[in-house]
Amino acid sequence: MRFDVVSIFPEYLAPLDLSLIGKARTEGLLELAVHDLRTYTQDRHRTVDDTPYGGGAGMVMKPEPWAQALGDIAEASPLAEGSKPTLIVPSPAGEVFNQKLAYELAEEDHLVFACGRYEGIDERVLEWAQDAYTVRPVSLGDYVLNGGEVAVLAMVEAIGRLVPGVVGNPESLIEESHSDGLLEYPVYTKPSSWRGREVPEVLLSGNHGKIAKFRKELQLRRTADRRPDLIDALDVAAFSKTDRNVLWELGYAVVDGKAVLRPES
Ligand code: 6GU
Repeated sequence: MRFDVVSIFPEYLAPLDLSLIGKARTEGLLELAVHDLRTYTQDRHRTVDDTPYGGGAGMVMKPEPWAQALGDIAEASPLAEGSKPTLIVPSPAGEVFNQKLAYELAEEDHLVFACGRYEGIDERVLEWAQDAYTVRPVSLGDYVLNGGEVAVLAMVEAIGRLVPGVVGNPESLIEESHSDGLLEYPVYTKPSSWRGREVPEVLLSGNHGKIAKFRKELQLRRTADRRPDLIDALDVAAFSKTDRNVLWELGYAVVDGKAVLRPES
């Protein structure tokens, strides 16, 4: 998997040299290059922004440096002729990034990230780029960052760790938050008694069937409490009787394979 990141603050991406992603790069599992947008400018001041047509606050990123950078990167793409790299444009106006999208993007062989600053990139760049790229504006969620760099750190880590071999124990990818549409169950380690607080007894029992049932119940309770929107999205048709009973206790009925709040609850 190859990543290219274009930014006016390439130093912002330095954390990608560290930890799991840094190690995967050293091992050749991931290739990652960071490009300074200013090296693609032509003027003495290396200008990357200008005032918005139509007025309004802030500045807009000029199209030509972006075309130069994205043109070069597409030209150097390792992909076979006829297949396009994906261009991810971090933006609070994009589709929301989630684990499903991370899995989808982890299947790609070449991802390019265009980090905008200011009020964003001239819209014509996104149209123009469609000749050479599959263009996807992507948001981390409903809040505003100053630029795409922090979002790219998050996305590269979320996607990169799904590439086979990057995470040492692939089992840890199976039992984590969002992998089954639910939040992860709480975890505990030694000592079993700590400052007057006990680890739930079933976890010490060695009864793996009971433990699995206990954990699934906590996943459902925690998800209903913190993220009811995830309960709404569940495909409950395949749920066991036990899980349906937990949902019922939490105030949900199962209607047409969906969990719906019972009116009387
Ligand atoms: Cl991807 N970019 C920016 N600038 N702000 C955001 C975001 C992305 N996601 C949430 N807020």
